[in-house]
Amino acid sequence: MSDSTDYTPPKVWTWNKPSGGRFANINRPIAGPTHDKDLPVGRHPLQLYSLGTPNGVKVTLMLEELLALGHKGAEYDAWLIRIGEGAQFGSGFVAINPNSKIPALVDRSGSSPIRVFESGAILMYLANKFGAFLPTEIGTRAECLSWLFWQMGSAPYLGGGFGHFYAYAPAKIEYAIDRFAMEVKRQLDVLDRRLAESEYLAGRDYTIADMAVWPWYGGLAKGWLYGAAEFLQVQDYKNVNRWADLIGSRPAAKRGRMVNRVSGEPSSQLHERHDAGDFESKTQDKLVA
Ligand SMILES: N[C@@H](CCC(=O)N[C@@H](CS)C(=O)NCC(=O)O)C(=O)O
Repeated sequence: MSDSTDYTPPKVWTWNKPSGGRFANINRPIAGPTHDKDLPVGRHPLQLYSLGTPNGVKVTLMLEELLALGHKGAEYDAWLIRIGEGAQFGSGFVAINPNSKIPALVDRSGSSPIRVFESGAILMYLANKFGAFLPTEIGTRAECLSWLFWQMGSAPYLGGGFGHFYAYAPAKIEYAIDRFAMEVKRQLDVLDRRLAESEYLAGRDYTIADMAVWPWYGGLAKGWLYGAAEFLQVQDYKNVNRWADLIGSRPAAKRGRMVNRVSGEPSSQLHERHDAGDFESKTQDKLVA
């Protein structure tokens, strides 16, 4: 690979060399399955196939909140999809998400299974199904959906842009890190100004907009992402920090963060969740012991 200053793109791009970087082994320029593999199915109405990354956590935050509200139909099996090992390219997974990315959900409560992919679509599906965490008043609903879609459009600059070049790329390229650090700090400021005037993103209530934004920008503010807290001076975004702590203290958020998590303290990792009791008995510290 040439370095960042001496590369002239050829007329036609070809896939003839590994790109380097942390995810080089799973990146491909083609879609579709690489191998045959059926997905497991558990006993609950909702089957989640995911990993405890910020995109995956959005959905488990929602499911745990729904269960805390007493929605029995939100009982779920959470199966672990190890994206570093290419599990998102198995035929069963591709059948429920042709985009080969976690999270993906199958609702098996009706006469035929319904697949839902894209975390924002999953949050909206669950909010509509259970009538919860999506305001019904037209103005507040518009505010909620605006922040939900803001997250969908903004987080790729944080993850695929800043996070990739700051933490994962094979070389530290000043131009790329500068460009995305600038954008991420601007995004943090957007959130900080909104959260100066409103308790939650859509207003007075906790909604799917907060559930989508918190794992990314709350995580960044709390220093959980990319080891970049000092570099981005995240403590300066006081309102984002206030909101991140508020959500982080919710029991359902604490549980949601543990599901399908494969790093951090063993007691915080619940690789798969098939029962509410698993949070007590199936975390990695208990399984290894
Ligand atoms: N826009 C998608 C993004 C999902 C996404 O990027 N998932 C990542 C993990 S956080 C993934 O599965 N990556 C595997 C791959 O790219 O092969 C969503 O919100 O659901």
